[in-house]
Amino acid sequence: MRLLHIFTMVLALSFTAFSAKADVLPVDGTAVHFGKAYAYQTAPHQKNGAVFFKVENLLEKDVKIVAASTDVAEMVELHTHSMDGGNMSMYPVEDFTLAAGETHELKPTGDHIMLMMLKEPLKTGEGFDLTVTLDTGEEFSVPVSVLSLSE
Ligand SMILES: [Cu+2]
Repeated sequence: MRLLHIFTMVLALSFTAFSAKADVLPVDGTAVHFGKAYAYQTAPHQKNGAVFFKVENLLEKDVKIVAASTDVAEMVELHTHSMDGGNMSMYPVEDFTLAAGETHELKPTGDHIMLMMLKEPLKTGEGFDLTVTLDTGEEFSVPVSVLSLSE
C-alpha cells in the first residue's frame, strides 16, 4: 500500500503596506505639501518680487490656491505668464488650480506669487514667511528663501 504524502506548503505572504503618497504626507495630515519656496534678491529701486515653489496636492480632488500674503510686501497677487505675439507678459489670475494627486510648479516663466510694493529689498540669504490660502479655507505658512540672481 502506497502512502500518500501530502505536502502542505504554507505561504507566508508579507504585505508591505505603504503607498508612494504616504511617503510625502505631512505628519499634520494637511492636504497639500509644499516644496522649498524661493524668491530672487531685488535691487534697491525694485518694487516687485516673486515667489516660486512646487506644491503637491495629496487629495483625490482638485483644490485651488486663492490668496497669499506676507509682511514683506504691501500687496500680493497670483500671477501667470502668457506669450502675446512673441512677448512674454504677465497678468493676475483668480486662483491656481492644484489638480488631484498632481504637483504644480510655480516658476519664473509660469505661475508665480507676485510681491508688489516691497517694504524693503529682498536680500540674498534672508528669508520670510508667505501665507498661502486654499479654497478649502486652509492656510499654510510657507518659509521662503531669498536667492541670488545666479542661483
Ligand atoms: Cu507677476
